[in-house]
Amino acid sequence: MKQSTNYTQLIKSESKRLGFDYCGISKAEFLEEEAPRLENWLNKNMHGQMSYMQNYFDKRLDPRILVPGAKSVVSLLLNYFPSEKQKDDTAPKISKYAYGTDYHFVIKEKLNELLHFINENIGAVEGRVFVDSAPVMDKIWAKKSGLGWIGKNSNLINKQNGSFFFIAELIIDLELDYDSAIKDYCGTCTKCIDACPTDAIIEPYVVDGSKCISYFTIELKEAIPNEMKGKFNNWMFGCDICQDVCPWNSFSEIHNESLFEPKENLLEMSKKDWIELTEETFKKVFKNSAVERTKYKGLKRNIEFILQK
Ligand code: B12
Ligand code: SF4
Ligand code: SF4
Repeated sequence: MKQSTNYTQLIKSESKRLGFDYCGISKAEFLEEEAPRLENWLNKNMHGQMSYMQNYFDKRLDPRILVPGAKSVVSLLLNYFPSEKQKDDTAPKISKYAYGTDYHFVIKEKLNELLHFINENIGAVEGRVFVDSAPVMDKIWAKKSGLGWIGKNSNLINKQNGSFFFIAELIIDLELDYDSAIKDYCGTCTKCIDACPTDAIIEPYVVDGSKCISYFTIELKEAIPNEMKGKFNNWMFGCDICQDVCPWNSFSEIHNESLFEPKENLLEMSKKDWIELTEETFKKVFKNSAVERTKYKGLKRNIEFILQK
């Protein structure tokens, strides 16, 4: 067996042991196809006020600039599909990805363990771990590594288990065996485009970030524009609509990560509980949660916005 094949198998089996659901590997190279698409997205201001998306354009498109000497991008998926949803149908809604402990903490720890494993069992490698926050195009690498295709809602969809996955990477200077992309299985479906209440999916595969409920409720620091009134379908933190309607998500399976279990009595909270939410309860319910990003003030703003007629 080739040495790179042996190393690839070791890394993939260790990733499973650490709890990752899928692992695929790509050669670290310039993302030629994505460069004009990203440029166009930025030029049309589809990032809105997410100014961090304008930074590090070259690094975002080439992992060898981000991590000098990089040879491989190891992409990893971690399922977050929960077993239960919020009990009160009329309560303001929170995205499934934010029910439990902030995924950045959970995944960083697993990634560091994987890097440590490589250094101990394969040899000294230079590399860095990434999840979401760095200038890396997570979905594109996962797609190149054969873990799924990019759907018309712009999310990565895994053929076996749908799209309720986080994506992370290890970028290392070790040569490995590379996987190849799979085909697009969206076909003639347009369910996500038809269901988006703010028309943020402006054409198949292109999401105008500045029109997405997730942007308004999580990223936007100022007041939510008036023209969005009545369009949020009760979402107070993020939005799952274009994934909930996707037929491929009928194959979602419940996650295995205990840290993703819902905080406190989050799912039991009624509409009234949310309207009366105090800073003290916010701190208790959302300790170490991704919802901390909006702070108490931001979540209150969102709740008040969706209650307006
Ligand atoms: C910025 C950002 C957002 C913004 C903008 C969304 C967006 N689509 O870019 C906002 C705040 C709106 C957002 C929302 C959400 N996000 Co977000 N977000 C990111 C972030 C940080 C960067 C994404 C990015 O690079 N955007 C830039 C644009 C240019 O890229 P793109 O939308 O993928 O566009 C590509 C396509 O349009 C394609 N394209 C263009 N034209 C054409 C034509 C054809 C024919 C084809 C095939 C393709 C194509 O090319 C573009 C460039 O590659 C990533 C983390 C990361 N570092 O990658 C997470 C990430 C994409 N988000 C994630 C999640 C979970 C969400 C939400 C589901 C959260 C929620 N429930 O509220 C929503 C989903 C909204 C949606 N439908 O996209 C996950 C996605 C996991 C998955 N399975 O795909 C990521 C990967 C975070 C992570 N590490 O897990 N997000
Ligand atoms: S997350 Fe919601 S608002 Fe954003 S594109 Fe999907 S359906 Fe539209
Ligand atoms: S809802 Fe349909 S078009 Fe949208 S991502 Fe899923 S399969 Fe593709």
